[in-house]
Amino acid sequence: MKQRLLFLGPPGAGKGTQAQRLAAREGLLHLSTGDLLRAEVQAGTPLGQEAEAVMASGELVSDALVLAIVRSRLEHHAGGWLLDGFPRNLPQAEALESLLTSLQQRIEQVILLELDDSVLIQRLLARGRADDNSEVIANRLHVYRQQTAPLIAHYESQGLLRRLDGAGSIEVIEERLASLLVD
Ligand code: B4P
Repeated sequence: MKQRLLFLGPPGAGKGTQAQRLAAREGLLHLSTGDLLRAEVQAGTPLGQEAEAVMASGELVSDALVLAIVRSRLEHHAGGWLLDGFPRNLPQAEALESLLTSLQQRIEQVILLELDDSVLIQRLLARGRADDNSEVIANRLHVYRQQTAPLIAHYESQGLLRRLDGAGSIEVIEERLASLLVD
């Protein structure tokens, strides 16, 4: 199986859920920039204080900040990894590519989780995290379309992108993902 993976998709598509399961099963490092940022907020670090209001509005935290977090985790990790929620825009994707070149590593596959907006919104409202209310969800979807969706063409042109239908139960999607990764 591929050992260096990236999960892409709109908020609520199941990236975090599937990434966690796959990483545990395959012994990969699961790097969720959302989780790492929330941990910084929780701990009240200067980085967390900077990120908190940005996350609450559904906008993206600064590239420099997110990149510093990812670099510090990948620099000392020689094994496989699964990046979940990063990169979120083209500058982050380019910064990741230079970081990986310097580490003599490369992305082996990008999984795009696809799901209708109506289902995404239902899932997020049901979860009810601080940034899971109608207004902020609408902004997160807007930010996804404007800034993150261009990454689909970026990775498609590199022949790295595989599409995964995100509709159905967690177990059904997990099976779909497993069969996609053995191809
Ligand atoms: P993230 O934490 O990445 O959150 P997300 O995009 O909303 O996806 P998430 O992983 O939580 O959703 P999932 O589909 O797993 O980002 C939050 C914020 O952090 C961003 O808005 C931004 O401010 C900041 N941020 C993060 N990364 C950044 C970066 N690189 N650059 C700048 N800013 C960054 O799960 C959603 C819900 O659906 C869950 O409750 C789950 O249990 C449920 N679910 C999943 N699969 C399901 C299924 N099959 N059926 C039913 N429910 C399901």
